[in-house]
Amino acid sequence: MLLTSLDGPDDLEAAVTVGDASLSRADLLAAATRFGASLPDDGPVAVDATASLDTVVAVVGCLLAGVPVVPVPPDSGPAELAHVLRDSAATTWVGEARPSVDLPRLDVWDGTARRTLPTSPPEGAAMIVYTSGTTGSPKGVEMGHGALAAGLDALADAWAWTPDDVVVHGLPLFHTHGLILGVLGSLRVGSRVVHTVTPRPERYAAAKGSMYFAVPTVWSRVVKDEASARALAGARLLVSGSAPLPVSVFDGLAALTGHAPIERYGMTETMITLSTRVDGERRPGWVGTPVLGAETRVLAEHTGEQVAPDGESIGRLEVRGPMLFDGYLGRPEATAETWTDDGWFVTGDLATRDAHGFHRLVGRASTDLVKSGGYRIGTGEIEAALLDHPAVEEVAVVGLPDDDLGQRVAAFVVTDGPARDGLADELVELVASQLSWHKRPRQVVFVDSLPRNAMGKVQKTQLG
Ligand code: MCA
Ligand code: AMP
Repeated sequence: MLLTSLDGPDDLEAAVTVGDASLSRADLLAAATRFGASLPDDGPVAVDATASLDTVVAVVGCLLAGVPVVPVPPDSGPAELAHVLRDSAATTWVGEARPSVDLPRLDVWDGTARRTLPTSPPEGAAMIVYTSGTTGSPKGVEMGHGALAAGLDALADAWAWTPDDVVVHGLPLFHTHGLILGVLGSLRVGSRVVHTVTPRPERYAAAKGSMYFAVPTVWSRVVKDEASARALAGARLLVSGSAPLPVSVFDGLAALTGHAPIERYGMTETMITLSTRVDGERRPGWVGTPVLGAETRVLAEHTGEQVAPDGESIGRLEVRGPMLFDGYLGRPEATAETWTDDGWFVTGDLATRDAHGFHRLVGRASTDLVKSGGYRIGTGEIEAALLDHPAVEEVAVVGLPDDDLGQRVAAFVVTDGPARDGLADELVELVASQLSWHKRPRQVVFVDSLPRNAMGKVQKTQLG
């Protein structure tokens, strides 16, 4: 069973808290079992993954029932939502009614029993998580029960995560970090989890946890809020991931909280494969060694040979291990492209490795994926949305360095005439309303033309 702690004795304490609402283990198990038993068929269940107990109960219920669950970003606009529902072939919608959703709706709390739950984890996807690629619409990453279990056990090992812990975070419940690590990890290990609804520093400070999870943008905001930072001194571990943690933020956290943060690296497709360890060195700018069961190799771009483990030579990072995904739903070609013939997953990240096996991420091989506030955002889908606007002739979207977000989404736009007042806001709104709020450009720059090479390809590195 993936969520092993649900089988254990109930201590009447709140096992899961989201905002002001809590459930004990027994109450969560009862509610999720009831919901899982009410599922009408084996089709994927799309869950409007708001920061709420509804989301937790629905996801756990699907896992217990062995029915794939698709966590949907609650701010998805109609275009993105339609894509996710169509692509996943979801048969049930859990969430508020929406004009663009014509699936049968199921209430999380009010289920009629229709099936008995399996006693052992089924084959196939436990969860389908949508994530952006360099081109096209987001792809569904199929995660099996075994991969989730292996990935979580590896983190429990690296961080000495036990039932005595109280995990605190306020990250979205539709991605690996917030949902799988924060919530499912706690339900596997048996620790309590407190979700602060939004990841504001003062909410982290008020939560009194032992392990805090956040993306670098949140840690950077914590460091700027000295009182909140100091309130985390009593924690056991502060963990950062999903994007590079600036050395200044690492140092700021260490100075204000007394804790050098744990840094770890992962992807939706791979869960977490590299981490510093609770009992090991924590080095600013470095993400540590492979977690239990994971292996890495760093290959030179031109020779394809492993680069020297000298902490400076840069190459393509490839990983393998039991925590990796099964494939992109319905896209065997895209899946095959990410695997080498000898069974390694090509992350698309560039890294260096030192003689102790410590890794440092140095960027992505492609300029077409942006990491903003820890969100992975494909520039292609934003460009496609912007090209739908009648005034837009050409567009190139890039990630520009940003003190708060790490990178900010910036759109360079060529218009069909002089850009009129208000057009920039209109373009931002177009992306926010069709895709997701977090994918909207934070900067729109009107230009006369885009820099292109002799082949006519846009030179994104020249924009900024
Ligand atoms: C939100 N707002 C809106 C809307 N949506 N207003 C109008 N219309 C909307 N549709 C409001 C919010 O309530 C908020 O208000 C304000 O706008 C700002 O929201 P937003 O721009 O979204 O926030 P931000 O400040 O830019 O966000 C920073 C953030 C966010 C909170 C750090 O980027 C975030 O949650 N990042 C986490 C991403 C993540 O979990 N990635 C993990 C991927 P107010 O401020 O008043 O509330 S998994 C992964 O990467 C792997 C596996 C790994 O390694 O972990
Ligand atoms: P996602 O699929 O949203 O989880 O995004 C995965 C990507 O986030 C990776 O391919 C990396 O580019 C980036 N990433 C995740 N964790 C880290 C980290 N600790 N340091 C640098 N980049 C990271």
